Amino acid sequence: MYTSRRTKVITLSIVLIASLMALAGCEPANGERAERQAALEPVRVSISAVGNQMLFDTDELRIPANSQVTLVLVNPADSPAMAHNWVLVEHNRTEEVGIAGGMAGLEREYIPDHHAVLAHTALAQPGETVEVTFEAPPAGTYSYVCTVPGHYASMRGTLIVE
Ligand SMILES: [Cu+2]
Repeated sequence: MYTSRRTKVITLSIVLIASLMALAGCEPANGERAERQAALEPVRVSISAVGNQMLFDTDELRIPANSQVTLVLVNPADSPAMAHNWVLVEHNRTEEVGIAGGMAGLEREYIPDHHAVLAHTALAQPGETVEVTFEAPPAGTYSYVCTVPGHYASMRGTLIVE
């Protein structure tokens, strides 16, 4: 008898907690997020590595604020050693993120667990194209870099959100 009653109380508590969570705004928060994302302008930008070199074909990208950016990275290399990625970082943090990326290793696709990393693609093997979609950060100046070991010194550029 006691056990049965206790079970009922626990069940009621779970229902109550679920109701409170709904009231606390878990669902409206998701709704707001979806609404905000729907309001973002979709923008597609493309960048390519240059042949078998440790170079991007542009050292500056511009994107509008309040946009949902899809960054496409083309790797036209045919040398098996020339994998690349594209990592968006806080301005002028390319060197420390590049070094940390090298230490993160291939199993993590050279993406370090670093607070200055804002977005990144997967690793593009030679001949591959990869892309990443992210919400544009606030207007300002940012940097991008390839974090494959040794590449950060020459594969970098500036991303301007305007
Ligand atoms: Cu690279």
